[in-house]
Amino acid sequence: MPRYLTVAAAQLGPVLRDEPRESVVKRLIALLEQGKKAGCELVVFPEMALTTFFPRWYMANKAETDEFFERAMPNDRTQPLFEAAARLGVGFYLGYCEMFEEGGRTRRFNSAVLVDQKGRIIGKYRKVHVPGNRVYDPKLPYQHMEPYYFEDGDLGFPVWQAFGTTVGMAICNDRRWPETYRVMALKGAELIVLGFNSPSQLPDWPDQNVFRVQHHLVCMQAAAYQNGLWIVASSKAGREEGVDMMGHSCIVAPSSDVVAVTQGLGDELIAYRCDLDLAPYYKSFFGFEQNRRPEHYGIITQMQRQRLAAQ
Ligand code: ING
Repeated sequence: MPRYLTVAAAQLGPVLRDEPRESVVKRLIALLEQGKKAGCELVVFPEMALTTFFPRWYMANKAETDEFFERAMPNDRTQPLFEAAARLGVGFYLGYCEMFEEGGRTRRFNSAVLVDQKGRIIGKYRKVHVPGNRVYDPKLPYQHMEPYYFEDGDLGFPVWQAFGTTVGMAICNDRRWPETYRVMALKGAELIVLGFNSPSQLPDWPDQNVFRVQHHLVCMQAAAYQNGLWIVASSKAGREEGVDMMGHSCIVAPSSDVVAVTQGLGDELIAYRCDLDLAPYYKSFFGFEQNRRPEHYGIITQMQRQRLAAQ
């Protein structure tokens, strides 16, 4: 019996610093309704979908960023989105900034939740690869200070049985790391959903800027093929607080084909009816169980990152 899942990337245009959560949630619900009309069972929203991408700024007093964090999920401001999911029978992935108190200290993560078609949270993921600078660099026209604001994700790369398949989550920079996909594929994932906020220009890597779209796509196309995965990537795009953010939200097949891609830089939904059986088909081409040679791969898990002194 063939297995199909109709899924969408729901791209958001800019979210400005002073846009109220209620207004953003209305935009998300409008996209969820578009997804319903397109026959979707699952809609993927961007990373940090509820707020502007504040790590582009340096704030000496981190408490100034508290306004961008959610202390619970759902909460009063996001509950309408969860209710809409149940009303429409459409699940979603939502990237957001997670904050909570634990053991007398404040924890801050760049997180995402996977929500089912009844509006219930299936799972949570915390961004493992947190890129950018811990220290303010006044020479740059804008910052990328995620490591200053967020801890490294501490939940690993879990996968969940949901939507008739096995689903894993990732966030933005995670999509550039082959380990992200391999770990989840070895756990049986057939679908990876991820949100991203990627500046069109990286001020501290200017030579790469002409390759931004190519680098964005090639990571996911290679991973989809090498791991037998459907990948859905959804952007926060457009000129957001003076910084141009990439669009190119897309859906990538296990063949590595980009089967759908957004054309604009605003709120835009792209949907695709995925043949889930392409995932096991491409996995069988590689034959992970019989053909991988982990006895030669040890260095991948042995080299430890030099732990930078906590700022
Ligand atoms: N990182 C962005 C990404 O596209 C980036 C941009 C890359 C920032 C490398 C710093 C270093 O991966 C996010 N938002 O994770």
